[in-house]
Amino acid sequence: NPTLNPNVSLIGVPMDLGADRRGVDMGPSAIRYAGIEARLEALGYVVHDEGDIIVQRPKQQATPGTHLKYLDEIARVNQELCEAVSFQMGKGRFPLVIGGDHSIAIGTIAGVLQHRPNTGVIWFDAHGDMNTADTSPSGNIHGMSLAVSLGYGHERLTEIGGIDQKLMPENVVLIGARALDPGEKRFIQERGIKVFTMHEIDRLGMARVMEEALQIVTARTDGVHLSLDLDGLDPHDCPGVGTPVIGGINYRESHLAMEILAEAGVLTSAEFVEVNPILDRMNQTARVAVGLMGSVFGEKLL
Ligand code: HAR
Ligand code: MN
Ligand code: MN
Ligand code: MN
Repeated sequence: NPTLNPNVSLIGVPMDLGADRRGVDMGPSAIRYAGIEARLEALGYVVHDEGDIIVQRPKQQATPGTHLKYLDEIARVNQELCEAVSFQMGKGRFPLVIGGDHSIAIGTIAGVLQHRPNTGVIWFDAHGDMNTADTSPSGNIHGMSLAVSLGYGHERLTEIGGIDQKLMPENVVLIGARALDPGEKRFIQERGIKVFTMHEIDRLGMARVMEEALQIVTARTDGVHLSLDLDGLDPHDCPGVGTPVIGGINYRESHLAMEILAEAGVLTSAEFVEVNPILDRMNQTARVAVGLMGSVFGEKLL
């Protein structure tokens, strides 16, 4: 029996512009081939595949006057994604967004906030994704999406869903961080954002980390969103990601995290991002992603 909202709207976003065109645009296909729909239907969910949001391929990577690559198209796609997520939630459905690079969290979260303005977020990632154009070493917008969702960054991005409709820093938790840029460390410290780096995961264990994370994201909120970047896992288990970082969350720890999240029964939306089939082995990373979706939607080992 479904432990979460039984009506799931699957939305694909074949975006790789936020990662500087590295092949994550094939992620939604890879995840569909790995059997997401059958996996959730076996658990009793009704999956409505809403198809993909169309992403154009601009000739120009530079956006004049900014340090933000492909800003125009990324802003346009995220606006459309915001509307799609909001529309599906308006129908009472659980939005499950599959990427695509992590810049799509901007649109997903903006759409979620239209219906649940005090949403809490669990952000699984090797990275912080809290750069702005000023601190970004790359100009890649997938390294900026959490900052934007908190209200910081280029106006073309923060205005999506409304500048006054943003996440509160005390309702956000990062899990798995191990590659934070200097500007991101300052951003985290200045705003008091709770981060469970790999150090805390090693020390406390994933079960305790998840229990503490759940307390934070449920205390003052009206919903919980999971934003899971597959590069949060160790590259040994997930080789098919654009920016792998060694020393990550292992396969079982990641499932345990999803299982604890499922038991809590609090999840109201989710996205799985950064699957890169070009760098993968036999679609392994997409298959791991679908397994994690199974666990977070309530699949049991026994
Ligand atoms: N922090 C680096 C930057 O801003 C790398 C960010 C990247 N990669 C991701 N996001 N996959 O989680 O460019
Ligand atoms: Mn990310
Ligand atoms: Mn990442
Ligand atoms: Mn599983």
